[in-house]
Amino acid sequence: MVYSCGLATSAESGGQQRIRPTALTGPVGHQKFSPKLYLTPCPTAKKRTRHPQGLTQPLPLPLPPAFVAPSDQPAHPALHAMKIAVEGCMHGELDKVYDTMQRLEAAEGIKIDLLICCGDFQAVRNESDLQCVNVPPKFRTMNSFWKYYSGQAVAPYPTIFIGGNHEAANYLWELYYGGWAAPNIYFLGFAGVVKFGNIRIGGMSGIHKQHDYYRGHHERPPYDNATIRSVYHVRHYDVLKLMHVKEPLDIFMSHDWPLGITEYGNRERLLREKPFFKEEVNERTLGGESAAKLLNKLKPPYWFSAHLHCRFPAIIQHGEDGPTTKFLALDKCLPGRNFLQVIDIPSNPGPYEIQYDEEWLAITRRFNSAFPLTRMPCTIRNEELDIEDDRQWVRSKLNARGAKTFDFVQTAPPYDPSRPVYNPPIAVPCRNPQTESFLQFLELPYLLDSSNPGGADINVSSSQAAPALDNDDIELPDEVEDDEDDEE
Ligand SMILES: [Mn+2]
Repeated sequence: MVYSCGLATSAESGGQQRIRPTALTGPVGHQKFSPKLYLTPCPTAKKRTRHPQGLTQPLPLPLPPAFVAPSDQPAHPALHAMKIAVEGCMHGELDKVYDTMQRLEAAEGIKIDLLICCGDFQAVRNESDLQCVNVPPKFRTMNSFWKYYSGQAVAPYPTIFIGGNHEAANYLWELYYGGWAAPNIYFLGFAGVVKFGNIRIGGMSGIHKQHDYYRGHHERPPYDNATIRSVYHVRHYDVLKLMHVKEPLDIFMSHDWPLGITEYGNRERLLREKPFFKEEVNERTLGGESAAKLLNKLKPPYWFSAHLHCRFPAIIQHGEDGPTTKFLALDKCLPGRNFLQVIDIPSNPGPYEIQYDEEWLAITRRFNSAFPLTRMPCTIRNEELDIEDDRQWVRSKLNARGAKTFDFVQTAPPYDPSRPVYNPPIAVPCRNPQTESFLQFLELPYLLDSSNPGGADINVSSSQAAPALDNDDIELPDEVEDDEDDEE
């Protein structure tokens, strides 16, 4: 399939290519998606000039000229379009992001169907959770997730998020396989794929650090200074599960950018905005290796990331006649920053619901016995596993029960602003009933509080030599920068 990114040239913009809300161009060859993009400044943004409607201000989108379609392309035939808002890092600012979306809807006369967030969500329920977030103590603030967790507020849009490097790690671990973090707010899991209507969304939580890549998920609350940082490092096991996804994904999310992605967009512009990326960009070390591997394998039409707190679009052509991925990194929610973008994806008409994905459940079932849960480096051979039997099994289970996700359950007391706790109890492992129901459904054992060295009935070898530790074993500066950046 050949995808082409449609981009209309605005006559008023002096020949400069700009995306307009109406910049919908049609297919070149077979095209499933017609991108329609909105750019939104934060509602509190002061600096940016606004057009009469108030909210959307087109910005230049630097794309390689080869991917700019002629502006006289016929519009895609009228299909129902699902509108998905994509957000960079949330940092617990749910109130602000939802408010921006509602203002955008009013200004544009549109209805947004879904919010997806690329990590640093900070699903902090109470003071104990806050102790599990890797941020300097002075930046440990409750923000607004707890309102949605407690029921004081209700998420006005279905929301799907992945984890980043600033998370209530204890809470996300309860929901390792994915689940409702709050009503209408779904965590995709450490790795996961779900369906929303007929749109298939995949994602991977965390950031890549080579020195932890082959370890098991050994971190359990309460965390020490080491595990509070390593808990969000991407593991080979989860990447391998995602590498087994064969059916096309529509959207994929990773918190860190795929390594080398800067070569597919406007590097100069990026470096003008973030000059301190120069060395990493030139040495091709900016971004995560796991995300790059997955991008090469999964080749989704859309890939979204966050983490580096700036907007960066890119287009990746996979081989000469291969499909194209439109990549977009977004900022965090601050005034005047590009933290939100709305895309249109032709789809079945709603109402939509987040549902389990058959292929992903089969992969989960196939891999669960090999779930590495110790610090021991564990190499699972890269060879492809046949999941067809699991697929059949899952299909019959889904046919019998339906693909509806298990319901949200509160597992910790929500923060109470009228009675703040100054010495919160230390977070301890908790079995989330959603995870228990999910595992019972798949007839799998609960392993999240155990130390499974790796099962024997799958191609696992924990006796293989671990990759030697290298310079990467020293914490790299990007986390420090990221922490510093959070001071804003
Ligand atoms: Mn981050």
